[in-house]
Amino acid sequence: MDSASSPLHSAKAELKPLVAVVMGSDSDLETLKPAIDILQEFGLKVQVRILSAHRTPLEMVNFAKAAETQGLKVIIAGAGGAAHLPGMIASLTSIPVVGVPIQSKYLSGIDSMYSILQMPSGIPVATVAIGGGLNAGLLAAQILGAFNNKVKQRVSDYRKSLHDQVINKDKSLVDIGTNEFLLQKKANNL
Ligand code: RP5
Repeated sequence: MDSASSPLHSAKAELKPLVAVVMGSDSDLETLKPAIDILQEFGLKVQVRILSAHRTPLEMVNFAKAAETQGLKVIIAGAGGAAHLPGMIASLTSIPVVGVPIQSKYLSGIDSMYSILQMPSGIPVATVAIGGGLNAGLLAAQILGAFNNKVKQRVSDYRKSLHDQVINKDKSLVDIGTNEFLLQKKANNL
Protein backbone atom coordinates (compact mmCIF):
# COMPACT_ATOMS: atom_id res chain seq x y z
CA MET A 1 0.00 0.00 0.00
CA ASP A 2 1.50 3.41 -0.90
CA SER A 3 1.50 6.16 1.70
CA ALA A 4 -1.27 8.16 -0.02
CA SER A 5 -3.73 5.28 0.31
CA SER A 6 -2.61 4.33 3.83
CA PRO A 7 -5.23 4.44 6.61
CA LEU A 8 -3.01 7.07 8.24
CA HIS A 9 -3.96 9.37 5.39
CA SER A 10 -7.73 9.13 5.44
CA ALA A 11 -9.59 12.23 6.65
CA LYS A 12 -11.32 10.12 9.32
CA ALA A 13 -8.04 8.75 10.63
CA GLU A 14 -6.61 12.25 11.00
CA LEU A 15 -9.38 13.21 13.44
CA LYS A 16 -8.31 10.48 15.84
CA PRO A 17 -5.07 10.50 17.81
CA LEU A 18 -2.56 8.07 16.32
CA VAL A 19 -0.34 8.24 19.40
CA ALA A 20 -1.10 7.83 23.08
CA VAL A 21 1.20 8.97 25.85
CA VAL A 22 0.35 7.15 29.05
CA MET A 23 2.00 7.32 32.46
CA GLY A 24 1.82 5.52 35.77
CA SER A 25 1.40 8.71 37.80
CA ASP A 26 0.95 12.42 37.28
CA SER A 27 4.44 12.73 38.78
CA ASP A 28 5.68 11.29 35.44
CA LEU A 29 4.07 14.03 33.34
CA GLU A 30 6.99 16.43 33.40
CA THR A 31 9.26 13.73 31.92
CA LEU A 32 6.74 12.90 29.21
CA LYS A 33 5.86 16.50 28.32
CA PRO A 34 8.68 16.77 25.72
CA ALA A 35 7.17 13.74 23.93
CA ILE A 36 3.73 15.34 23.86
CA ASP A 37 5.17 18.69 22.75
CA ILE A 38 7.26 17.34 19.86
CA LEU A 39 4.41 15.17 18.56
CA GLN A 40 2.04 18.14 18.62
CA GLU A 41 4.72 20.28 16.97
CA PHE A 42 4.77 17.66 14.18
CA GLY A 43 1.01 18.17 13.77
CA LEU A 44 -0.05 14.95 15.50
CA LYS A 45 -2.96 14.60 17.90
CA VAL A 46 -1.97 12.90 21.15
CA GLN A 47 -4.12 11.09 23.65
CA VAL A 48 -2.67 11.60 27.15
CA ARG A 49 -3.69 9.35 30.07
CA ILE A 50 -2.69 8.43 33.63
CA LEU A 51 -3.00 4.64 33.88
CA SER A 52 -1.26 2.78 36.66
CA ALA A 53 -0.40 -0.91 36.28
CA HIS A 54 -0.74 -1.20 40.06
CA ARG A 55 -3.25 1.42 41.19
CA THR A 56 -5.70 1.29 38.27
CA PRO A 57 -4.94 -2.06 36.61
CA LEU A 58 -8.40 -2.63 35.14
CA GLU A 59 -8.43 0.80 33.49
CA MET A 60 -4.99 0.02 32.05
CA VAL A 61 -6.26 -3.27 30.65
CA ASN A 62 -9.35 -1.60 29.15
CA PHE A 63 -7.21 1.06 27.52
CA ALA A 64 -4.76 -1.46 26.04
CA LYS A 65 -7.50 -3.76 24.75
CA ALA A 66 -9.35 -0.86 23.07
CA ALA A 67 -6.22 0.85 21.71
CA GLU A 68 -6.28 -0.77 18.29
CA THR A 69 -9.97 -0.16 17.60
CA GLN A 70 -9.50 3.45 18.73
CA GLY A 71 -7.06 3.90 15.84
CA LEU A 72 -3.88 4.21 17.90
CA LYS A 73 -0.70 3.22 16.05
CA VAL A 74 1.98 3.83 18.71
CA ILE A 75 1.84 3.99 22.50
CA ILE A 76 4.42 5.76 24.63
CA ALA A 77 4.31 4.50 28.20
CA GLY A 78 6.33 6.07 31.01
CA ALA A 79 6.67 4.57 34.47
CA GLY A 80 9.07 4.65 37.40
CA GLY A 81 10.27 2.21 40.04
CA ALA A 82 8.53 -1.16 39.54
CA ALA A 83 7.72 0.09 36.05
CA HIS A 84 5.33 -2.55 34.76
CA LEU A 85 3.08 -0.26 32.71
CA PRO A 86 4.88 -0.41 29.32
CA GLY A 87 5.33 -4.19 29.47
CA MET A 88 1.77 -4.89 30.61
CA ILE A 89 0.34 -2.71 27.84
CA ALA A 90 2.63 -4.40 25.32
CA SER A 91 1.32 -7.79 26.48
CA LEU A 92 -2.27 -6.72 25.75
CA THR A 93 -1.86 -5.18 22.30
CA SER A 94 0.27 -5.63 19.20
CA ILE A 95 0.62 -1.86 18.75
CA PRO A 96 4.30 -0.91 19.25
CA VAL A 97 5.04 0.39 22.75
CA VAL A 98 7.86 2.80 23.51
CA GLY A 99 8.79 2.67 27.19
CA VAL A 100 10.20 5.64 29.07
CA PRO A 101 12.01 4.82 32.33
CA ILE A 102 11.23 7.62 34.78
CA GLN A 103 14.05 8.80 37.04
CA SER A 104 13.12 7.47 40.47
CA LYS A 105 13.97 8.95 43.88
CA TYR A 106 16.11 6.23 45.48
CA LEU A 107 17.56 4.29 42.54
CA SER A 108 17.78 7.13 40.00
CA GLY A 109 15.70 5.30 37.40
CA ILE A 110 17.94 2.22 37.12
CA ASP A 111 15.04 0.28 38.66
CA SER A 112 12.61 1.74 36.09
CA MET A 113 15.02 1.04 33.23
CA TYR A 114 15.58 -2.62 34.12
CA SER A 115 11.85 -3.15 34.72
CA ILE A 116 11.09 -1.84 31.22
CA LEU A 117 14.09 -3.33 29.40
CA GLN A 118 13.95 -6.88 30.65
CA MET A 119 10.89 -8.04 28.75
CA PRO A 120 10.47 -11.76 28.14
CA SER A 121 11.08 -13.05 24.64
CA GLY A 122 8.04 -12.53 22.42
CA ILE A 123 6.72 -9.31 24.01
CA PRO A 124 9.04 -6.44 23.00
CA VAL A 125 9.04 -2.91 24.37
CA ALA A 126 11.26 -0.30 22.68
CA THR A 127 13.02 1.44 25.53
CA VAL A 128 14.57 4.91 25.47
CA ALA A 129 17.00 6.39 28.01
CA ILE A 130 16.06 7.19 31.61
CA GLY A 131 14.08 10.42 31.36
CA GLY A 132 14.10 10.18 27.56
CA GLY A 133 10.70 11.72 26.88
CA LEU A 134 11.82 13.67 23.83
CA ASN A 135 13.37 10.62 22.17
CA ALA A 136 10.21 8.62 22.85
CA GLY A 137 8.19 11.27 21.00
CA LEU A 138 10.67 11.31 18.14
CA LEU A 139 10.73 7.52 17.87
CA ALA A 140 6.93 7.42 17.79
CA ALA A 141 6.98 10.04 15.01
CA GLN A 142 9.56 8.00 13.09
CA ILE A 143 7.35 4.90 13.34
CA LEU A 144 4.37 6.87 12.00
CA GLY A 145 6.63 8.49 9.39
CA ALA A 146 7.20 5.08 7.81
CA PHE A 147 3.59 5.31 6.56
CA ASN A 148 3.01 9.06 6.41
CA ASN A 149 5.20 11.32 4.30
CA LYS A 150 4.08 14.48 6.09
CA VAL A 151 5.29 13.17 9.44
CA LYS A 152 8.45 11.79 7.83
CA GLN A 153 9.20 15.27 6.45
CA ARG A 154 8.70 16.84 9.91
CA VAL A 155 11.22 14.36 11.36
CA SER A 156 13.77 15.11 8.68
CA ASP A 157 13.24 18.91 9.11
CA TYR A 158 13.86 18.40 12.83
CA ARG A 159 17.09 16.50 12.11
CA LYS A 160 18.19 19.28 9.78
CA SER A 161 17.57 21.90 12.47
CA LEU A 162 19.75 19.88 14.90
CA HIS A 163 22.47 19.68 12.28
CA ASP A 164 22.31 23.44 11.58
CA GLN A 165 22.46 24.29 15.29
CA VAL A 166 25.71 22.35 15.70
CA ILE A 167 27.19 23.86 12.53
CA ASN A 168 26.40 27.37 13.84
CA LYS A 169 27.86 26.60 17.27
CA ASP A 170 31.02 25.20 15.72
CA LYS A 171 31.37 28.28 13.51
CA SER A 172 30.85 30.61 16.45
CA LEU A 173 33.38 28.68 18.61
CA VAL A 174 35.99 28.89 15.85
CA ASP A 175 35.23 32.61 15.27
CA ILE A 176 35.18 33.95 18.82
CA GLY A 177 37.23 31.39 20.78
CA THR A 178 36.60 29.37 23.90
CA ASN A 179 36.40 32.11 26.55
CA GLU A 180 34.03 34.41 24.64
CA PHE A 181 31.93 31.42 23.54
CA LEU A 182 31.49 30.32 27.16
CA LEU A 183 30.68 33.90 28.27
CA GLN A 184 27.99 34.23 25.60
CA LYS A 185 26.64 30.78 26.39
CA LYS A 186 26.31 31.75 30.07
CA ALA A 187 24.78 35.15 29.24
CA ASN A 188 22.21 33.51 26.96
CA ASN A 189 21.55 30.74 29.45
CA LEU A 190 22.30 28.06 26.85
C1 RP5 B 1 5.10 4.53 39.30
O1 RP5 B 1 5.45 4.94 40.55
C2 RP5 B 1 4.82 5.79 38.53
O2 RP5 B 1 5.06 5.60 37.17
C3 RP5 B 1 5.76 6.79 39.14
O3 RP5 B 1 6.93 6.98 38.36
C4 RP5 B 1 6.13 6.16 40.46
C5 RP5 B 1 5.80 7.04 41.65
O4 RP5 B 1 4.45 7.39 41.60
P1 RP5 B 1 3.86 8.47 42.63
O5 RP5 B 1 4.06 7.89 43.99
O6 RP5 B 1 4.64 9.74 42.41
O7 RP5 B 1 2.42 8.63 42.25
O8 RP5 B 1 3.97 3.70 39.29
